[in-house]
Amino acid sequence: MYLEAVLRSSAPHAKPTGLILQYGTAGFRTKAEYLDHVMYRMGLLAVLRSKKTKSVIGVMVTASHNPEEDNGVKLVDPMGEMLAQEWEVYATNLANAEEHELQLVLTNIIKQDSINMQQESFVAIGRDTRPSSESLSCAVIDGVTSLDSKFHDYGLVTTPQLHYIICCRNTDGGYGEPTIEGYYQKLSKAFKELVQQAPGCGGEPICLNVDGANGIGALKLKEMESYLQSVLSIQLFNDSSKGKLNYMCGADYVKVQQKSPEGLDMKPAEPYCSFDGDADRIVYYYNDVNNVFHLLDGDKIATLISTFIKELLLKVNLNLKMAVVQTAYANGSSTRYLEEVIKVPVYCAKTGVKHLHHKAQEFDIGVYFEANGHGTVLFSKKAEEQIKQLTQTGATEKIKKAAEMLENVINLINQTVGDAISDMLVIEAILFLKGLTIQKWDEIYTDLPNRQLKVTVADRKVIETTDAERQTIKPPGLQEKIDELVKTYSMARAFVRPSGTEDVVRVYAEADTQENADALAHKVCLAVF
Ligand code: 16G
Ligand code: ZN
Repeated sequence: MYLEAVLRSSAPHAKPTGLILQYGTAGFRTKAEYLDHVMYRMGLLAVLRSKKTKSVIGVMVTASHNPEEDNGVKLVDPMGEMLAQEWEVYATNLANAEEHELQLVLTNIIKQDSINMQQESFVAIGRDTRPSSESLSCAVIDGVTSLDSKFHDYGLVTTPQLHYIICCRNTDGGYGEPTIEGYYQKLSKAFKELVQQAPGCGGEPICLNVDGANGIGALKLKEMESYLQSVLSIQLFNDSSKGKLNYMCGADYVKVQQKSPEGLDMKPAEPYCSFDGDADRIVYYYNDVNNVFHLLDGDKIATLISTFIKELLLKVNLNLKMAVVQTAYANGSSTRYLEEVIKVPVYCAKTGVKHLHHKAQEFDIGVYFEANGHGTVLFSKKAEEQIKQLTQTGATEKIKKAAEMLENVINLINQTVGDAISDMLVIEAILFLKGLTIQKWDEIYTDLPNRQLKVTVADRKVIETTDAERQTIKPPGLQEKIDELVKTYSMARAFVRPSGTEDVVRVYAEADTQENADALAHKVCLAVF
């Protein structure tokens, strides 16, 4: 009989007949006007998932770095991770059911997963600053309440803040206080303690310029500023008061265009960073004294963080297995540097946070970053316990101090998902502790020139890849053509993959010079047609 209530409350959120959408790499994403029914139904699915896992489930309304007119939704699983892959199919089926099929599709999910509908459920909802997000999150709430579930609307939050809250709620506060205030307190405490361990601490605050992409990250950073006072001084640009979300700014714009965002007047040698539209990605950059732009992307961030952690591990003499996980987009120089200089094993995963996260969980310490700036560090229980132990019983002061630094890194990093605010604080602390300027950090290794392009084809699914998207297996002959092209350039590499978020095929190429990387990327595009 509860399903009758569902059908009644579904009417105002009716699905446009014939509209088909997919739960993609990061949930559903399309123009906001097509999403009302999807939101309502993801409210329903979150309740089922909550009953199934006997945990709090999150629903985040955002389309991240996509244009302001778009929106999207993704579910957050109990430990703050992405929705389990088996349930992505349920999400797609539910979103695509015509009104008269809704009851059947719901019943099938309940049967197939033996969901006890008497089980209590709780859904936590968050949204970004898009104009469409408020009414879309109301549609989620309508879905949740039509199945008589409890919920809490956290309102405007960054994606990683919602992931953090879900993890806190499901670990009885073990990960921290399940509030935004708790998030600020946890991160600012760890950041201050870390910075205070630097020899020259106590002087002027660290200065940083932040491009907030006119989004939620800017809003939340303003809220957090008072917690960081006297230690970190932030000059905020694109802070959402006037500008359009992600328009000519934000992490994705800077990474793809390889140039500075609009809305800030860059001063030579000063450090800048950009968040994306839901603040789960960050990239750094600066102009040198000749006004040449330099980008420090996810690969540079992964290198900085892994070097720092590796050095501390050597000091505490713990035998913990550490690895770095990247994607095919990782610059060849970064992979070489990590493997040959830092001597950490590097693994390549498919694009999309869930794939990297999953791989990183195999190690005691798994550092993962996509080149686009999404990443974090995962510490196993064993690693956390051994480090904690040493902060209390470390044989020497030096060991204790290094263990305390590691413990602060553990508390500062958002282990549930990549988090622009948390990553920014980790990076700033490391730079401060190591006495590095952004230029010095940049000089650790030199990126190979590279180019990303996209090609629109009739059906992007004709391209199938293997080897973590580095090789194509379909259509026949394409990989051979790419291999031939790559051979004609020095230090070259190229691959193509169907996008998981847009109806395009993406092309990536790198080579010894920018001209060669551009030329190779163009030729590979032509081979895709
Ligand atoms: C999504 C992914 C991001 C990935 C991007 C690739 C999450 C939370 N986000 O934004 O990690 O890099 O898609 O997009 O998983 P593409 O498939 O269109 O290249
Ligand atoms: Zn994002």
